[in-house]
Amino acid sequence: MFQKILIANRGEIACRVAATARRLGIKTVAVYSDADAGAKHVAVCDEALAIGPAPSKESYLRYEKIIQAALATGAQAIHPGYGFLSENEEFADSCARAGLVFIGPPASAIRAMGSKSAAKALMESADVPLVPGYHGENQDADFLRGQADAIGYPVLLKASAGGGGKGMRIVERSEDFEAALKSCKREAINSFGDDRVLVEKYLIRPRHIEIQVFADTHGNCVYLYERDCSVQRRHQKVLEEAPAPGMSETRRRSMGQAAVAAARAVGYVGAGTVEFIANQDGSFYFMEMNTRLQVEHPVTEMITGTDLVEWQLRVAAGEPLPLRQDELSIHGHALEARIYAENPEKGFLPSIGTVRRLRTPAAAHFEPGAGAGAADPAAVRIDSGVREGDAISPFYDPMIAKLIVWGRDRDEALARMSQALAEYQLVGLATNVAFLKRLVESAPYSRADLDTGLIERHRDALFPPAQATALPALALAAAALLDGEGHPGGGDPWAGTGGWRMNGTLVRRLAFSDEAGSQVVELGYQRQGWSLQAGGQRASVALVGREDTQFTLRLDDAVVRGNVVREGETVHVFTGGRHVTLHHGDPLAHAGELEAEGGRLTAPMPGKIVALLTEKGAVVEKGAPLLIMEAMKMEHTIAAPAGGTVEELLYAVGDQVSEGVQLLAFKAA
Ligand code: MV4
Repeated sequence: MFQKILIANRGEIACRVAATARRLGIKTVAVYSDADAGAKHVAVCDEALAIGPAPSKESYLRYEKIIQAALATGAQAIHPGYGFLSENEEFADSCARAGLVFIGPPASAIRAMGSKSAAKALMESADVPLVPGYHGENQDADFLRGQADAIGYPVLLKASAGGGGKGMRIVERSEDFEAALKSCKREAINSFGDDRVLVEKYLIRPRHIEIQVFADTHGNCVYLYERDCSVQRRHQKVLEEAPAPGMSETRRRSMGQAAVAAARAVGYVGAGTVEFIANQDGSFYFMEMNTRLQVEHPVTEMITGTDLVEWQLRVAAGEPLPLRQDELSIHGHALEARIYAENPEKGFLPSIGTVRRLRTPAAAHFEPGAGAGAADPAAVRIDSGVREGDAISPFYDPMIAKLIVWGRDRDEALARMSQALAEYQLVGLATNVAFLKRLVESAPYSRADLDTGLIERHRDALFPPAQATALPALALAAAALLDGEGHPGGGDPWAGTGGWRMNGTLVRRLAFSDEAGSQVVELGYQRQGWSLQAGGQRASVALVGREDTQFTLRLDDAVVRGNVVREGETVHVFTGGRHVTLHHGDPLAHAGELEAEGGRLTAPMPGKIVALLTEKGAVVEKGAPLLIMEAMKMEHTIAAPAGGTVEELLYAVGDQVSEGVQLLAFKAA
């Protein structure tokens, strides 16, 4: 086994790899960019070396620097994590040339799976099921249309060099084929510099089911069952689970064996994932193979009682796989939710900033769980590279944490996930925690009615209109504001005198605004506390206790508990599993401010202009898309804040813009 490894990554996966290395007594070397000098992954490794400026192209992707760092520190092997250099065959080759072990598959296997159409041809010869279609070299338009006619509509055109959903066209009828082919080829040449396409039968409401495989250098190859990753948003996974709901033992075995056949066909070694697209009837077809450890590997670890990073290290060190196929089994059910710094209400726009407060549900540090028949694994696991006080920068993926739960069955896991999300407290940036909670509690997800269109189809239920803040949260916010005032003499603030009198009674009036509008809370001093009035409701309220940010109130006969965190004029209330954000102050002054902000056409974050959808002098309606920016790997449409005229376009396609700059001159009508 290695004595020292270098981890060529950052964030949660670097921390995850370091945790296993530490458990096995292996020393770790971190590498970091200028933006990450104070990052958690640097803190959890034994040594760390700087490798360049913040942009990944100048740091985490600079493999000669990383190899130098490994040689300089005496590391024997490099773990690439996922993303960055994990599926870069040149990097794998360079490691070998430098006498370092690349903890991953052979470069030849990365190459074989890199091209979609070549991989499909290889899989066909290995008897791995493929979606009915044509993936050959003949690109003649009439020939391809003939293929589509033979397959039967609808068909899907895909760029051979594509991935992640780019360059795909659904064709419903033979008459539409030619136009769709042209448009698909145009996008393919622009995006990938290669206009070859393949034609496939288009599957309706498919599921994304992937198989974890593992191979060693002694000819052993096993599958560690499936993960269902159907719940995605624009080809980004949101929720993952293992095992896949509704999977029969027979189908599980045939998918597992197909995945092992796929791995064997490319001489695979190490951790890999074979992705299948599955019909609702259970038939499944090979999509692609990911030649790395995946983000969602923890759900597999939870149900199999394995530590897949330990397996990677053992295999890379030349040891045989720790378990044979007949020694593996499934124990319980695991779910993973990806917690992101993003704003679901604003089209999932990534949110940049500092995590001012972070409270997580009680979770075990990562320990590989025990297998079937032994003790249950931890109920909640959190893999994260972000701590309170850390910044989410525009340079890297905005994932804050992976929340992984285990239950004896899916329902138990679901209940735990819902509870764990309710206990998350994050302040400082927008997050998807509330969205995830609505998603896991939604009817289709609860009954495992899964397919890749779930989020889109249930958009209305997943994005309910903003509701006025309920009385308990208002009472907590009011309590915290009054309690925080500090009263001369240090007595009970609730008995304080900082108010005014109306008809002889002491009255305090607090103005709040939330997404639904503004609310005024009136507190009237009573002998035994206060009477609270807001939104036409009235209740008596008394402070029962306070511990740091946690307040306990009596609201009429009920006990209400919650955490209140102030961030300037913003008051965050965490109660009843919800996070309510209130602005405190003059509601009218605030409304003016928000309007002014919406009227400026500025870059919400640093990024690149990818499309201009308007021109100088154009008269547009409110909401008309004006330009598209790409930032943090996502596209953001900038829309007209009101009806008006585009007076000047200030940037061209391809321009890099920094946060806050004005993008165009616009005059509201
Ligand atoms: C498909 C498909 C339906 N029919 N192929 C999207 C990304 C790429 N890896 C494959 N994708 C799809 N291929 C056929 N023949 C539907 C999708 C698809 C999808 C697949 C997996 C996970 C999420 C998806 C979301 C939309 C579409």
